[in-house]
Amino acid sequence: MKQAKISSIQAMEILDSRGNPTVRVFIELDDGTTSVASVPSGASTGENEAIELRDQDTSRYAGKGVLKAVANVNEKLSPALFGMTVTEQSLIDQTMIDLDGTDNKSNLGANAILGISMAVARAAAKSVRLPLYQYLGGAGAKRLTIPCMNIINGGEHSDNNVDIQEFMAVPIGAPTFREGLRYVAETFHVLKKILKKRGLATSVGDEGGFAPDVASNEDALETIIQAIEQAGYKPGEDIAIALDSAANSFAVDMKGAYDLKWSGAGKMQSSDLISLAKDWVKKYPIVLWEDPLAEGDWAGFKQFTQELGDKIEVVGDDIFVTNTQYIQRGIEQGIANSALIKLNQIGTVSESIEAVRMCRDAGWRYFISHRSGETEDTFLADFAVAMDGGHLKSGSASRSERIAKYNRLLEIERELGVSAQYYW
Ligand code: 2PG
Ligand code: MG
Repeated sequence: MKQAKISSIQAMEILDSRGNPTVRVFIELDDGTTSVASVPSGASTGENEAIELRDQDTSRYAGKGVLKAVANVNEKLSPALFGMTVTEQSLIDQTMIDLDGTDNKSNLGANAILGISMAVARAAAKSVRLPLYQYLGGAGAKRLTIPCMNIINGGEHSDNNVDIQEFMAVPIGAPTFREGLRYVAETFHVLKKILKKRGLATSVGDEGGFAPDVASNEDALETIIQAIEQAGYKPGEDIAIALDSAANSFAVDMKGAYDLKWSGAGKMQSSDLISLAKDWVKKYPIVLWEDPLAEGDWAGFKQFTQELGDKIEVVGDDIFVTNTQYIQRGIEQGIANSALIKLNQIGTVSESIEAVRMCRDAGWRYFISHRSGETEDTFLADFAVAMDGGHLKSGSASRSERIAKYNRLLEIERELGVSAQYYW
């Protein structure tokens, strides 16, 4: 069969879910296939993430415009990729990496590069008439993902007094994806009623979870347990809890000193946070904890994993930034037992797949993630099923940019029919 070739690549500036500019890429192939992809953007970013190129022209969008990245797609990347076979994903990604020439994609921009990388994968899938999850994951891609639904938002994703950035409800005991989604969406609605009754705000944060001024971080946990029970589910059996501390955001020096400033809990050392975590893991049905410590606190991370790694999934996000160089170090030193996978942290589909493969080979888990700034693009849902890791986070049961991914997963489940699998 003749493989289709890239005949046109074009980009434009659009807005993400926070109203900030981001890149959308359009691709055309010589067999007439077209595809579109849009790039997400984070707020609580790791120091070593690939660079999102922003114009720094303060006369537009407070300097956040992406016209330079758009121009890089249209004027530099597009001519370099013209005529390439669309199914050669790694070669295309490598060509862009080489053309950029830096370690962190700061020359052409990870936003420019990722937009193309995603649109290439999507165009290739369409051209060979496979759903994207099957094109990327092969015929064996049939495991749906557990939706880790972020129902209370704190940290840098909201303006409340909660230090921990994400409190996720994890429907581990549901029989199917659609039932799991129902469990946690119902819990979200009950949570709203509970918060209202207590006179707390039910407005939502960047990822669609509520952002109330609760009494403490622990109060947020207690309230979620209540919501799970009142929704008719058993905490720990039907629905468990996952946390993302995003500890960079309350780290004082990135080396083990913290200040839980938002809740007023005050100054702590890594060891205090670890004791607190041990206490919470005993008291609450926590199954996963992301970035419990800051990205520079490798010693703290290691200690945390030694103490809790046999009980829960310890995920490194800002510390590893989906980069095999850091994940490799993390594996060698026993820093965690899982890595967060965010496509725009590293900047290409191929490198994200590489990061997943490295985790898998080491017996680590990997947790597929959206960004706090998202678009209506549903690439992530297909990617999660293709990668076969069994769990993803895409925010709460509100805001369409979050729901779009969950809805796409419902479609995939429907398409897979009886062969669809769902387990923690
Ligand atoms: C995180 C993410 C996504 P952001 O910290 O895991 O939830 O947030 O996109 O702001 O980095
Ligand atoms: Mg995180």
